[in-house]
Amino acid sequence: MACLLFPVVLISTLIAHECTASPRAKRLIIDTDLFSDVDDAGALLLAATAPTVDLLAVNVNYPSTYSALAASAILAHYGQNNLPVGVRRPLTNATFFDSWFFELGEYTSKVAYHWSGGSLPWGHAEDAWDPVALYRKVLSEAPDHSVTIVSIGFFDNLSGLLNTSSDIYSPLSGPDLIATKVSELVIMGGEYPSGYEYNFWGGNPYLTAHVVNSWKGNITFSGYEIGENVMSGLRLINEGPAGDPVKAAYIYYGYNTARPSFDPLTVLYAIEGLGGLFEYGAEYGYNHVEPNGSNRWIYDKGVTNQRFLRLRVPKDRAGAEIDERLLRAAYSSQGQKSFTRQEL
Ligand SMILES: *[C@@H]1O[C@H](CO)[C@@H](O)[C@H](O)[C@H]1NC(C)=O
Ligand SMILES: *[C@@H]1O[C@H](CO)[C@@H](O)[C@H](O)[C@H]1NC(C)=O
Ligand SMILES: *[C@@H]1O[C@H](CO)[C@@H](O)[C@H](O)[C@H]1NC(C)=O
Ligand SMILES: *[C@@H]1O[C@H](CO)[C@@H](O)[C@H](O)[C@H]1NC(C)=O
Ligand SMILES: CC(=O)N[C@H]1CO[C@H](CO)[C@@H](O)[C@@H]1O
Repeated sequence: MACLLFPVVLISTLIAHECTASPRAKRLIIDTDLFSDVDDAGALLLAATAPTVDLLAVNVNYPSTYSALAASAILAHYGQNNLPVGVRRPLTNATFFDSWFFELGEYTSKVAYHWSGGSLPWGHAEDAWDPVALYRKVLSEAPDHSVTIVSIGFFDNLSGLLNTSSDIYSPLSGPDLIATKVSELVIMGGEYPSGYEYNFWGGNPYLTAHVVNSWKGNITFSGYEIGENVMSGLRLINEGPAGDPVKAAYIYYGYNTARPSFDPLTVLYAIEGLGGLFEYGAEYGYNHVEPNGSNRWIYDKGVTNQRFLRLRVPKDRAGAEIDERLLRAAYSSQGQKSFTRQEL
């Protein structure tokens, strides 16, 4: 899929290289609460355009029609026209309203309408996949130990997946399917070594505890304390391509201000590993989540399949890196830009 992302003029020089690279591409499934923060949109931009990523599916864990439609619109704009999108039911037409600070704007309905496209065009949210069925289908079709799941929101769909048994997609139970197909679960949520963070308590914290405390495979956590101070989005706003939906989302949401980078940082780790930006905060131990969503790291030397991330560069440098990545990603898809309703 990554092969299709290059502007036409570059195809002849790059396609051979990128397509031969694709068997080793990182297979990702993203589970996002694209709704009350805009950094999910930045994360989708990075995942949809990364040449080393084979994006398999996007599940939306906030049950708004506009969240599902906006995810589809964003993916389509960056060339992922047929990517399956799941959304948690029952759907509502909820839109975000910032009743805490009265300073942030709503973007999902506007992006969904003006950039309508992909597998869920405007008016078609009910056609979205059941997220649990989508997980099971995509995982069953993937090579063993090849899939990275990136959770940048709530845990309803992953809890649902853990609870599944044999079906038309696979004879395996949820936990066995995960053990066979998933190489790593990367989670934006919690605070390290301990804290009380929104992605863990803001949905159903009992389901957060279910997923984190019972997941058997590798998990890497990207905590609140990392993303909080890494600001990004301003370069995309100021220098990004005209007609870019994620640039518009950042403008609608933050009124021309930079935003914390929780989800773009997490997706960057999922794609590239530690790279130059990250290091592990502990070499052993595991995360424990309470039923109220608070979490703490248990330093148990006998457990080595869980990690949490730390930044290894100053926050400003990490922010500059995310800004550069967002900008480059937005321009990388210019060759096959789709038109907005306003432009048509
Ligand atoms: C959302 O709004 C659309 C159009 O106004 C309507 O057709 C649809 O039934 C609504 N969906 C829900 C879940 O309320
Ligand atoms: C999954 O099962 C657990 C019990 O093992 C239950 O508490 C949880 O609510 C279930 N998850 C979903 C999404 O229904
Ligand atoms: C967990 O990650 C390690 C590398 O850190 C890898 O060797 C192992 O295969 C992974 N486990 C699974 C179940 O994929
Ligand atoms: C959550 O529950 C834990 C364990 O009972 C408790 O220690 C902690 O204070 C609670 N946190 C909040 C924010 O309620
Ligand atoms: C379609 C759907 O909703 N699938 C799962 C996602 O999360 C809910 C919990 O809110 C589960 O009950 C569903 O199985």
